[in-house]
Amino acid sequence: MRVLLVHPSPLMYSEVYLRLEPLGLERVATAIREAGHDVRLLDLQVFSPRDYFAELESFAPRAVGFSLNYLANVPEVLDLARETRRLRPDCFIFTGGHSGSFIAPELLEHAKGALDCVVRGEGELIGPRLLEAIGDPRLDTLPGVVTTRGAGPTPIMLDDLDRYPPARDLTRRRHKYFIGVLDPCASAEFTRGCPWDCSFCSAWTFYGRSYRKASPEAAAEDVARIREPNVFLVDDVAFVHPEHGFAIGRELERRRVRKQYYLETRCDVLARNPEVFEYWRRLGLNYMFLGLESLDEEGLKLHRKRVSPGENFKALEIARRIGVTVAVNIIADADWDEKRFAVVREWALTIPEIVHLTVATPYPGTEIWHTESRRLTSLDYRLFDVQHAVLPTRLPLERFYDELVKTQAVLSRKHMGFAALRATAGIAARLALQGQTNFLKMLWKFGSVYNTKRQYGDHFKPVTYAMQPPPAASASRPKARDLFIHMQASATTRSTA
Ligand code: B12
Ligand code: SF4
Repeated sequence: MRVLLVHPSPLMYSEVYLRLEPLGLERVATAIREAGHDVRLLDLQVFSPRDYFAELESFAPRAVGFSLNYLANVPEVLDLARETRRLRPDCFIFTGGHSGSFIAPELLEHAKGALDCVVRGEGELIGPRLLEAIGDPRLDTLPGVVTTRGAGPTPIMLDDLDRYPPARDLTRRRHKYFIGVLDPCASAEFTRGCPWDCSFCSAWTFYGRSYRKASPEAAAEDVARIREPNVFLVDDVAFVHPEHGFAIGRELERRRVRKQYYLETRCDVLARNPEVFEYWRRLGLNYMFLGLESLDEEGLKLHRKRVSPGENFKALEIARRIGVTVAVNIIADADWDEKRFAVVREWALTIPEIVHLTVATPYPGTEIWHTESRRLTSLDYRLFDVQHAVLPTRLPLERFYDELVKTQAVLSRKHMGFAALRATAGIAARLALQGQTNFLKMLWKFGSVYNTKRQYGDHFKPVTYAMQPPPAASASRPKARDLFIHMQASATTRSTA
């Protein structure tokens, strides 16, 4: 069967700093291809909607699957599904991915028949079974499959992460994938899931707070197959188990693989196990993202980060000592006033790290979706991208964006401004000579993407699909199990937090 898998277009953040390959979709593609299907993958972060419709015409797929990891992509995917249904009424159309998993009935309602089903949870195991069941009225008895008629049982978790290495050969124009100076950049996955339980995050609820590891051999083999000189590790928290990080590293050394790496981890993991990060520094780890989230104890408690400001700052010192360039994230609350923004600006200018600012956003699937007592000010999916305020702001909304953009501009100038540009001019020139211009373009894009008028104006766009608001806020925390998409297979996968 001809199957077309589609990743939607980038959100604000990716328009400037990065664009990365759709690794989840590539893994699903492998599973489907192994079942004997003819699979194509189209990434609308790189291609245009026109390219999509041209592909629909020329490839004439029997099934089209959209990836819905991001809530903000919902309207785009619904529009594409509806147009696809109009053009190819017999095509089997479905979605899968992170965000879609938490709002399946809502998606089907919006789609008005354009979606045959929504797949909840991981796609590798269910993808081939779903295609096999096309036309069977009992489709909705499959695990994780939701149709307008009913929903199958809880999705099944992949027992072995080694089984479906990503089909990177299916992503075209791969030179478009980059993150900062790592241009071009591929992605890889060593572990899946997160054992912590931060209140604003759905990474742990999606995977039932489980944590799985690829075998060191398979992880290294996958990296060895990558053609790009740079690799972004998609793991939520890298090297929770340091021995796993060491084992992968040794396998890479054995294969003489030399790359530059970018990874994300927690401050306490870095502070507890600096050795594994030091070792990876020698292997080529150059960039690290740390979710600091808040500068004070109170904020960290609110986010249930289970880490103290002291640990956070210790981690920054360790990273500096190791010699890794660090980007940190701070979550801005809608309640912030000018003074709070100013404190963050001043602090950010005193440290050498790159500082990113995102806006606190209650997402379906997170605990704060249920406990946040402030009413959402918008039901427009497109604004749920952590760059817009969807809760009532203390400042008038336009003033809030003024402060947000001003702060982001100060932070951005710090690492993308003239001084930084001078430092990276050599890199930019070398990449340009190699035909890699993503990094260079990024340096000039900030002003056109982040600006008060655009962000404020986004609140007044007509809304075709309105989100279903959260249930009335409850004072007590929902039971973790009630938030889970997958259930843990056994207690052995859970650890650490
Ligand atoms: C790596 C990552 C990124 C990367 C790469 C994204 C990319 N191009 O794929 C970068 C750094 C670019 C990124 C950016 C952002 N991210 Co991000 N990201 C992740 C992260 C940590 C892992 C995703 C991943 O690659 N996992 C590994 C692969 C193998 O799994 P997967 O993609 O989920 O795919 C599996 C299933 O979902 C499913 N599946 C997926 N697609 C499909 C399609 C079909 C048809 C089927 C059947 C199944 C299926 O099967 C796959 C295999 O099992 C997740 C958290 C998480 N653990 O999921 C957050 C996460 C998805 N990101 C999040 C956010 C908020 C963002 C940003 C908006 C942040 C920002 N600062 O602005 C941006 C927006 C990016 C954009 N779209 O333009 C939120 C999503 C919130 C939401 N509900 O919308 C998450 C959940 C993190 C969180 N803290 O809650 N992100
Ligand atoms: S540690 Fe990171 S991935 Fe895990 S729950 Fe907290 S924010 Fe999410």
